Amino acid sequence: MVTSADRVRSFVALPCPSQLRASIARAFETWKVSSQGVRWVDPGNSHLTLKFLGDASADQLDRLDERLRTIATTTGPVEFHAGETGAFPNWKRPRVLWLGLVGAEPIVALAEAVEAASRDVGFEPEQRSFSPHLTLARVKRPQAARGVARAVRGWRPSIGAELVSEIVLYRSDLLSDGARHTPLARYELSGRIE
Ligand code: 2AM
Repeated sequence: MVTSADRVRSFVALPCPSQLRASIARAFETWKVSSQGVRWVDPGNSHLTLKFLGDASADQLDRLDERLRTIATTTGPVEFHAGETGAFPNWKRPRVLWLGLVGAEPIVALAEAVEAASRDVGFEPEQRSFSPHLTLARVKRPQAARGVARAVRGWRPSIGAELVSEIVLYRSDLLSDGARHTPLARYELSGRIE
């Protein structure tokens, strides 16, 4: 999967389903007219992070690969139903603008399984509690971003639930114009839908 001896910045995520991706892309077109002080996430790259792994060795990723296969064969496709927008740490001084989910319990359970598997193969445990979200934008200049934050707050995509039927192990490269995410492996969620 990763053959060099280098360590690879990586994470495990659910890719954003297609209708929601399109809805986010349309909203961006409106928001981008007045966007200042933020960096939008490329909708083509949009994902829900289940576990951020950090710098990983090829050996660690191989061991995790085996565990992710097991999780995927015992987990069914998960429902992705967009909810409201939010801000980390808060709307007053937002650093990250995101979209939350409705009825995310199966995704929370999946994230817990991925977290446990990652810990078992030697990755650092996550200190923060899991908060399922799709990052829409990262705020670079909070003062300048006030107008954007007002537009994003209260937006809700007008589409129903969609199923996501794979988890993806991504490599993440930090480039001068933002992060580039490249799938290293895909795992089909082929278990039964609960
Ligand atoms: P996000 O899910 O809120 O967008 C790759 O960097 C992905 O892993 C990003 O999507 C990012 O945030 C997520 N991530 C989670 N914890 C991270 C951390 N400590 N450092 C960098 N990225 C992290």
